[in-house]
Amino acid sequence: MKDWTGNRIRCFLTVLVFFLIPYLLFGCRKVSFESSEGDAITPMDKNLIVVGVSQVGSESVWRTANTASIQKVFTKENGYFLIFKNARQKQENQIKAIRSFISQRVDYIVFSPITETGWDTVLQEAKEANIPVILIDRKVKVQDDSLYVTWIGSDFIHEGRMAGEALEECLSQRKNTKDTVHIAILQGTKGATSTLGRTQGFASVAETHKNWNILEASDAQFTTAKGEEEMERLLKRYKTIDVLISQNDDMTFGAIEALQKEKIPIGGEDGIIIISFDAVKNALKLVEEGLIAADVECNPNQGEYVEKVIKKMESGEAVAKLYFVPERVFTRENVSAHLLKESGE
Ligand code: GZL
Ligand code: ZN
Repeated sequence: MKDWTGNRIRCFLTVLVFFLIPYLLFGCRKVSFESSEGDAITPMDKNLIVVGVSQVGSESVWRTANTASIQKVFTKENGYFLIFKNARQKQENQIKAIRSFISQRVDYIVFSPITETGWDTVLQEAKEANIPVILIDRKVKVQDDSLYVTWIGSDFIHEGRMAGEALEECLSQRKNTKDTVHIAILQGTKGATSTLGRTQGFASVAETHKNWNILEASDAQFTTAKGEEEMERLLKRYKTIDVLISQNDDMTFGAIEALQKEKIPIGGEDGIIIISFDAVKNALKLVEEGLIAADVECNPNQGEYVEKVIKKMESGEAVAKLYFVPERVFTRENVSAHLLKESGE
């Protein structure tokens, strides 16, 4: 006769160890989370705060730095379990990621919305699941702004204004202030807050100068390849381009390729004036060399600010609806000291 008692005890112990104890430990919450790699993770210390992050993509050097600032902060050592998803520049991938965070019942959802519209439904689902949403970098246009707790990012309109003010400075330093200044603009992703804000901010300065002629604003999607392609097209279309306003450094790198191919002088006394955004390290070296006249910083280090907000919320403190990160403009006057300090760090 088989020893049923022994089997029964073994079976009871298995259920106890692998199901009952974890269930008691984690309450009703699922005892395993899908990791960023997509495989299920075994139960983990219930004290970790689970943060689901949906990132736009990896379209630019700035984006890579932004991602690094998040991954550096949300570590197990700091008390977090990070589920990070890269949407590869597709809104539907971000919506899918947010839905997976909801089904995994994470504690917080953090995301940079690739464009401003199309988020009401999925953010309503997060609200109904009682999961707070924190926006970084770019904004959403929603009917009900209680669908997100706060937004952390750059003052893009101010960035655009700073670019306009930098161009005023450049033109005033040039002896031969031309009667008409012909300006081309490389814009970032259509509908992105950074694109909208930089365009609006620069326009608010440009409209005070009757002799500034904006030839065209073309969509180069924040990438180097499109920046080069669009710059080639603009050079074919317009006989004279005195100024290029490029809404991120990646597009600027592409545009410089195109200009150098056509042997068009850049910077100096009478070369094309390039004003860029993001102020990533390789671009600041071009500021030092005089190829970029001014680079408006777009501070990517938002991870630490997100953590401050989560800590406040964890301790029941109220949080503001909006937090701006600090930013400067780099020109030949201040870039070398900054690069030296950065390399020293
Ligand atoms: C700015 C961010 C922009 C960067 C680009 O906060 O939205 O997206 O300027 C990035 O480099 O692609
Ligand atoms: Zn200002």
